[in-house]
Amino acid sequence: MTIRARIFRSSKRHFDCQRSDTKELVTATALATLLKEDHIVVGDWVELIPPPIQGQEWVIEKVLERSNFIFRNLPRVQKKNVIASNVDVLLVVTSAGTPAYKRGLIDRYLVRSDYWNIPAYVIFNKMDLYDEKEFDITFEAERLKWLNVECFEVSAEDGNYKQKYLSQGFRELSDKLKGKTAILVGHSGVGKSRLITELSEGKIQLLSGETNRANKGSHTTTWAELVDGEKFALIDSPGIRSMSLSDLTKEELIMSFSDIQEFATKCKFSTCNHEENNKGCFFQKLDKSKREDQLILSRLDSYKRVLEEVSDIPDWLKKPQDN
Ligand SMILES: Nc1nc2c(ncn2[C@@H]2O[C@H](COP(=O)(O)OP(=O)(O)O)[C@@H](O)[C@H]2O)c(=O)[nH]1
Ligand SMILES: [Mg+2]
Ligand SMILES: [Zn+2]
Repeated sequence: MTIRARIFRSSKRHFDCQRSDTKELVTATALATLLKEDHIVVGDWVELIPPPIQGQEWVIEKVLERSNFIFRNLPRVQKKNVIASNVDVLLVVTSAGTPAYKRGLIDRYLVRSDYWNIPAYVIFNKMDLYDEKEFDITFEAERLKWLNVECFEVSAEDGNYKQKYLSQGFRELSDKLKGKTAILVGHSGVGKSRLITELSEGKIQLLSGETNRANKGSHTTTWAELVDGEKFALIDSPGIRSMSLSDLTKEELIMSFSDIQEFATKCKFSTCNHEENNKGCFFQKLDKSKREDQLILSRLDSYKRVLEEVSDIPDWLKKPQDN
């Protein structure tokens, strides 16, 4: 008889799994055939064979089919590195203090969220440090609303922080996560680990900074850890310095910028690249002093930046319809 469990943590050979029946954490090894790269990741549901004699090891016999998985694109080695699986929501964590807020990164994660088919929430963290001169959170929130993405205003450091600018804060976030598995993504230092501690009401303590952890496991490329709060399961992921989208084709990219795609149909020429001197370009006629037009232009800007990246794919790697 096997026992169902979920992977909480992994190193090269050993996996911490939570039994579904007793919720107890056990350490297991895996059948050799399952030890290949990316075969077992945090978030996976597995079947465990109990130790035949007490004191011997639990063994992972089978990995159940994943409902989804998220990965890092490693363009230099042309590889995708799976980080976690079976995720319900992507929490894109940004900082309103240091490190500085980066809109571009949010748009990149939204492309991924689309591609992975996992909804995203944007978290404005470190709001205790927010300075209106640095960026306009109201504009950012309007922009996200327009994209149908929910956002939350929090401070992971200050439990008493009450939201001032957005309709949703810490409590709303905590409520929305009930029963879900969420993965926190964002730059290093934005407060992902701290936010997990706060969401678990202090029951879960994670180390700040990745270095301590990275040295501990034998996995050098990445680590992610699933922690089980009473109400939700959260996956802490390492800070990703750059979110490369170079594995996407232009077609895939424009699909994730469906707003831009729709506006582009209003350009006079279907080949329009929306640059300044293009005659009949819809975007060039927009009024930069209008809020809504600013939103559209900010999206066009994000789109163009990522497009530069995907255009670099060598022809032989592109899908046939690209040419
Ligand atoms: N002022 C302030 N500091 C925070 C907040 N959230 C996290 N920090 C601090 O920012 C640093 C980085 O946090 P950490 O959780 O390790 O970020 P991670 O790299 O995204 O996991 C730590 O020193 C935290 O104490 C916040 O809301 N306000
Ligand atoms: Mg961290
Ligand atoms: Zn145009």
